[in-house]
Parts: sequence; C-alpha cells; structure tokens
Amino acid sequence: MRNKSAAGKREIVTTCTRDCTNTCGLIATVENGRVVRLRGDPNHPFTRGRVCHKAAKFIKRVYSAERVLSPLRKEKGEWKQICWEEALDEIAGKMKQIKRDWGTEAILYYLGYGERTALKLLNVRFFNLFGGVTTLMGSLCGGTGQASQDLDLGCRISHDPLDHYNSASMILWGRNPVTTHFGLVPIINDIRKKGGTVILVDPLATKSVALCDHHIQPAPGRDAFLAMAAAKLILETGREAHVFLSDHCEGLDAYCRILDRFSLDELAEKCDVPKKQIHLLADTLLEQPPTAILLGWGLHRWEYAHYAIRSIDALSAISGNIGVPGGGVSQGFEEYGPYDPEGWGEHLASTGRKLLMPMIGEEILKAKDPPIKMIFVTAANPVCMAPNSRKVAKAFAKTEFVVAAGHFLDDTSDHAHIFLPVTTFLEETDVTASFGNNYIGPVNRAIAPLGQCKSDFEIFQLLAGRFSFAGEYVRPLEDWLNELLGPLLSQGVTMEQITGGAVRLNAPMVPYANGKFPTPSEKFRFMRIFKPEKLSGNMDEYPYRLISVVAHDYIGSERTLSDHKPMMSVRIHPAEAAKKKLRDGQTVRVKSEVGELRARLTLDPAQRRDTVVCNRGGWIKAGHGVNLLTRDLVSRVGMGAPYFETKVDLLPIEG
Ligand SMILES: Nc1nc2c(c(=O)[nH]1)N[C@H]1C(S)=C(S)[C@@H](COP(=O)(O)OP(=O)(O)OC[C@H]3O[C@@H](n4cnc5c(=O)[nH]c(N)nc54)[C@H](O)[C@@H]3O)O[C@H]1N2
Ligand SMILES: Nc1nc2c(c(=O)[nH]1)N[C@H]1C(S)=C(S)[C@@H](COP(=O)(O)OP(=O)(O)OC[C@H]3O[C@@H](n4cnc5c(=O)[nH]c(N)nc54)[C@H](O)[C@@H]3O)O[C@H]1N2
Ligand SMILES: [Mo]
Repeated sequence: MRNKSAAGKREIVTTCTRDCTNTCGLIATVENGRVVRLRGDPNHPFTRGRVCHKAAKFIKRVYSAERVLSPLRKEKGEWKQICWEEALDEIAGKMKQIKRDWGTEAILYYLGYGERTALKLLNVRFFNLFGGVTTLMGSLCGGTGQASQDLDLGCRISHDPLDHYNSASMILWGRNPVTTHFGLVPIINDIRKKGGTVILVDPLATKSVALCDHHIQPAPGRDAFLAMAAAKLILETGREAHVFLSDHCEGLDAYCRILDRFSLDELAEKCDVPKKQIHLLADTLLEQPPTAILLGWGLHRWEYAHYAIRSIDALSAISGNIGVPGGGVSQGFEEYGPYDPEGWGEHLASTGRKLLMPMIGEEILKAKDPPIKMIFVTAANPVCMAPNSRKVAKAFAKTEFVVAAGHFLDDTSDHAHIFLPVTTFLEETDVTASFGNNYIGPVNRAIAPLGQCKSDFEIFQLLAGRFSFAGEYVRPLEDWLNELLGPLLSQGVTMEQITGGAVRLNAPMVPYANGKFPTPSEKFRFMRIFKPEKLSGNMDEYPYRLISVVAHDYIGSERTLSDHKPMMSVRIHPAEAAKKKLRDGQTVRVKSEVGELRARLTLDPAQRRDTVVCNRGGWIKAGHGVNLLTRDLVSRVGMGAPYFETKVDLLPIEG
C-alpha cells in the first residue's frame, strides 16, 4: 500500500469518484484530520500525476459552510435537524406502509450519476431485496451512443485512451477534452508534435478549439450528412479499405444506396460545412492513418442521434480505421462493468417496473397501478438536470414522500421531506472504475466523515437493519467489496493491489483487432435505413438551437448556492444580437416551447448564428436552471435524452 504517514501528516492514495470521464488518480494530504491538498497520483498510468482545477477546489466543497452535516426533516416548510434513528425509522416505516397499501412499485428509486462506485450496486440490491421497486431505464448521459455503436459493432468497445499514442491523426467529434477529459490533452498534443492533424467537429467554439489544427462547425444535429459526405468522397475516388469492407463488413451496398440519394453539394449544404473542409476530413482519414475518432456526449443529445453516430462508424470503416491500433471510433467505458452483476440483486426481486429517465417528470405523473407514492434519490439532482425541469418539479411536488441523499440542499432536495447527508469520496472506502479509461482505482478513506454524514453504503446497511431481509444484506464493507470484485479477484488481481493504486482491467487496447465483431455474422454492420427528414432542421417560430454543454469549472450540478452568478449566461453571435437589437451584457428572456428563463447575454463571434450556447448545471433556485427550457423526449435508439432538440428565441425584457 502506498499510503504514507509521517508525524501529524498522512498521504492517502485515492481516486476521484466525481461524474467525469477523467477519473483522476489522487493523493490526499491529511494534516490533523483535515485534507489540505489533493494532487495527482504520479503512478496512475492514465492521469499520471496531473489533476484538474476542480479536484483542487473540491476541498473547499468538502468543508463548505453550506454543506449539510446532519439529517433533516421538512416541518411546515422548514428544515429541522433530526437524528439518524428518527430519519431511518421514518423512512422504513413509510416504505412498509406503502408496500402494504400500494405494493413496492409505488416507490421509485432514482440512482443518479454523482458517484458511480462499486458499492453503489448495493443501493439497488437493497431495493430488490425489499421486493423490487420502480427504477429507471434509459439515460441522461451516454445511452444513445452506446446503443448506436452496438448496432454496428455488436458491442461497443472503445480503444484504450493510451492506444491513441499510436494515432497519426485524430478527429474529436463533438467532444471537448480540454474541459471534460484533460487526460487526453497530452496524447493529442503528442499526435500534433509528431506532425499529425487533429480536427475538431463541433458546432460550438469550445476550449478544445485551441487543441486542434482545424475546427469544422457543422449545423447542430446534422453530422450524419457530414460523415456521409466524407464517405462519399472516399468511395467516389476508389480509395476505400477494399479488403476490410469485403471480408469484415455487411450492408455496404445498402449504405451506398443511402449515399447515392444525395449529391456531395446537397450533403455539404445539409450539414452547412464548406466542401473544402469535407475534403480535409476525407484526406486526413486516408493520408494520415491511423485516425482515431473520439465521439463526445453532445452528439447523443438528438432524437435521431444514431444516424450521426452510425454514419461516423461507417466513415471509419470505409477508411479502414476499425480494428487498427491508433484508429477506431471510441467514446466511453462501462463504469459498472468490472463488478459481479449479481451484486445488483435483480434476481432477488419479485417485481419491478421501470420509468424512462429522459421523461421522468411525465413518467412519474402518469404512473398508475400503482402511482408513485415515494421517491428515494441518491447521487442525482433530477429537478435541475433532467429535461423539462418544471414537469419534474411538478412530479416531485405531488409525491407524498421524497427522500434525497446528497451533500447540499439543491433543487431536488427542496422537494424532499427527509434529507440524508452523505459523505464525499474523501470520507469513504470503496472502489471506482471509469467511463473514460480502463483502470479501476481505490477509494481510500482520507478523513473521518464530517458531522454526522454517512456513505450511501452505511445508510442502506442501517436501513436494512429495519427490515426482515437484514440477514441477507447487513455485512461488513470489506466482505461486500470482495464479493463485488469477484470477477477481478478471480483473474488474480488482489485487494492489496487495488487499494494501493489503479489497476488495469482486462480490456483490449485495440478492440476488434482480429476483424471479428460480436454480431451474428461476426461482421461490422452498416446502417441500412436513413430518413433524413427526421433530422432537426425546421426552425419555425424559434430561430435558435439551445446547446447546453458542460461547464469548465463545475461537474454537473455539483456547486453550492453561493457559487452561482446571479444569472445564467447565454452566448450568441453578434450579428444575431444586432438583428434583434440586443446588447452584450444585457438581460434577456430565453423562451422555448416548454419554459422561459432570464439570462445575461454574451456576444461571441466564434459561435454559429443558429445556436444559443449555455452551460448546464446551474441551479433553478439560483436563477439558472437551463432544463426549465429543454424538451423531454426520448431518443429513437438507446433511450437517451435529446436535450438539444430544444429551440429558443431571445427576447428583450419589457418595461
Ligand atoms: N468540467 C466538466 N467535465 C465533465 C463534466 C462536467 O460537468 N464538467 N461532466 C462529465 C460528464 S457527465 C460527461 S457525460 C462528459 C461529457 O463530455 P463531452 O462530450 O466532451 O462534453 P459535452 O459538453 O457534453 O459535449 C461535447 C460537445 O458536443 C458538442 N455538440 C453538441 N451537439 C453536437 C452535434 O450535433 N454535433 C457535434 N459534432 N457536436 C455537438 C457540444 O457543442 C459540445 O462542445 O464530461 C464529463 N466531464
Ligand atoms: N441541459 C442539459 N442537461 C443535462 C446534460 C446536457 O448535456 N444538457 N447532460 C446530462 C448528463 S451527461 C448527466 S451525467 C446528468 C447528470 O445528472 P445528475 O446525476 O442528476 O446530476 P449531478 O449534477 O451529477 O448530481 C449529482 C449529485 O449527487 C451528489 N453526490 C455525489 N456523490 C454522491 C454519493 O456518493 N451519494 C449521494 N447520495 N449523492 C452524491 C452530488 O453532490 C450532486 O448533488 O445531467 C444531464 N443533464
Ligand atoms: Mo454524463
């Protein structure tokens, strides 16, 4: 174990568990029981001692005066401190009463993305042992891309990020690593240092523009046309990967028939990209192999996002980049993948209903037989982060009993009847995998829990003690970790290795290297159906697309009330502002078909003229809350949340 201690000062190896692709290996310096420094663990093979500014700021969050340190109950609209016994007795009592009167499915367990560690499986297991409650299906995050790539590849597997050191060129397709995955930055710089071209494809001008040689700014939601145009160029000149296509692919003819429906000019016009840039894309793929394509999450946020993702896969296949070191189309990894799936305890439940996460407000409101009587939320802030916040808030407000477990009193906690204060990862023992790399890392407790905070693990252990299934659930943490990590331990990895630092999972550096795909024919499958009329384009009475992306300084909605500026900021192109007689810095009304919000206008000549750009994550009660504007629908593939199918207009404040 690399955890060291000297008189009064200790250094603990741990891993950032926050909802971020980077999953930094960390060393926490503890003095007199307090974390005084969080630095990168130089021994982490991917993050290599580097750490982002948000990790350093995390210490402030842990010790924030706004953090809740004891259980709370809402009484006549006011929060009152209560003890754990009281809180847990009340929750258990309510659960038993609801089970008796309505059945277990009248309870919704909402598991969010705030912390995705091994022990989180047991939260779900608790509810399965209870009988099986209503849970979620679909995703606010990455479901669409994964399901779309599954159609092409059989099972989506990304290249190990370190394999991109073998890439001669790279296309960042709707991804912003400078902000969201900075462990990729040295790898990208290395490609450029070796003379390779790096292209960003993003309708927005993000911080990652500076990382790239070229920036292609397609019309939002219309990447399918761009990928098709580049593929067409390659095929028309006979430069495609003949052997790969004939031996390892099926459906190319059908895909070519799709391409035949459009001329290059039409495709270029539909994605609003100059033909010169389409040539650049095709030439880079052909002249600088291998080319890695890295997909981001912004691409998922469309109803027909699979058209874009599948066309990008097709482009990579046609150019001969699939299954090749340094190539491929990569995105995420299975953060819950390394654990024994039995840990979730699905086999233990006698019943269970699922509601669609991307439409959770609507789903709760219309749930019948039984209706939703209770919601238990952990590691999430759905009122703020799920689409159509007003509807989500309405659904929570009409629910008889809501329990929220978290760190701060956010928008969702405001609708709770009981608030349970949880520990941060610095106060926890656990293990975490990543959705951005192939390592599993230790979460070693650096400090004692603050105040009365307890981990989710401990909360569900204590709650289980109030039910007849306690004997099957109440066990020491180490036993559970051993069980959940069974698949790894059986490969010869030891607990000592995992608690000592990051361990690489048994995952390929280069997926599909043998040219075989886990599809029925073992071949890569091209998309066969494409209905271009389904892709967003019609701007009718709302002239702008609202693109709400990650904030550079915060993860999700993890911020405190006092962190907020008084108003959300929206960026538009100065020419559009001039057209509407709006000024930089002015307060405007941002109006969509589902809601309205005030925001401060920032003019930005680097943005497209058809988009309004803002960050996601600001709280509604702080005057932000972009999801007051977003529509709640579900993507056609992968049950994802098409947040960006939201059109808005900007209006001056009257009077
Ligand atoms: N600082 C910070 N880092 C984070 C997070 C955070 O909140 N803050 N969140 C983490 C999480 S949960 C996730 S899922 C990841 C997300 O990581 P990223 O995917 O890198 O980030 P996003 O901002 O979601 O989307 C990336 C880009 O997609 C672009 N985009 C939107 N629509 C389209 C389109 O139609 N076509 C193309 N080509 N591009 C499009 C957006 O303009 C945006 O710049 O980041 C993780 N890291
Ligand atoms: N408009 C718009 N909205 C979006 C997106 C978008 O692109 N545009 N992207 C979406 C994406 S990618 C994501 S991942 C979702 C995120 O949506 P959510 O998961 O609902 O939201 P977070 O803001 O990540 O909230 C996590 C909360 O969990 C708490 N927490 C952290 N660790 C723990 C723990 O161990 N236990 C408990 N009980 N609580 C903990 C944190 O303090 C925080 O309050 O939002 C989505 N929302
Ligand atoms: Mo996410």
